[in-house]
Amino acid sequence: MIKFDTAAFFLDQRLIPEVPTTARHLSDLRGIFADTNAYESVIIHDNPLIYQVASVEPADGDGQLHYGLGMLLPGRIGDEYYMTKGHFHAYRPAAEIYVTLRGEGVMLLEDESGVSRLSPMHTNTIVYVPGHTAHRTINTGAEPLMYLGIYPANAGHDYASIAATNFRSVVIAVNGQPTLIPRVDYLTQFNGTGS
Ligand code: PAN
Ligand code: ZN
Repeated sequence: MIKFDTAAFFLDQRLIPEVPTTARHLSDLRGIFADTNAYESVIIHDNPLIYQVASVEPADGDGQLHYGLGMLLPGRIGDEYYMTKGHFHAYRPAAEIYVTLRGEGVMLLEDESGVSRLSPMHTNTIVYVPGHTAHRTINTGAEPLMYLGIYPANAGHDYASIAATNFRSVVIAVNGQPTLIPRVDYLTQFNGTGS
């Protein structure tokens, strides 16, 4: 049992709930990992927790903010690291700030024209996710990746638009290093050859 350690995080006198509002297990992430054989070989006997989020929504309406404390566990499926589903904001102009509280990871960002980039996530660093940008959090370290995401109350989540391509790039471990490559290249050349 992995403890969702919220005790250290008090924000504006509101304790982030100890019970996460979202918990995603491997079975919730079918179709996300490129190496389907690796996925099936795990899911047949195990359904580990991959991440959970405790969201706080103090108020709705213009000018309001919501925020969520995320904990993404370390691990890999094939050559890929544990990661979130990823989404665009339903209200496309909505941006988001991610503050990494603990751990090591990368944020995969993809704009609406399909251009991808990585932004590093280290303890005490900030990633600015612009509007109109799909974002997926990836734990490349050995410890849980803890982060706070702060976003406009009207941002919403659009999972379907980016699920159509499941992001055009993958982040895989090559010689132990997180490496961004086009999904099509991974599927045709790299599948099963990373380390
Ligand atoms: C975050 C994400 C959280 C989980 O709070 O919702 O990291 O990722 P998925 O929503 O993609 O499963 C956020 O970006 N909110 O807008
Ligand atoms: Zn978001």
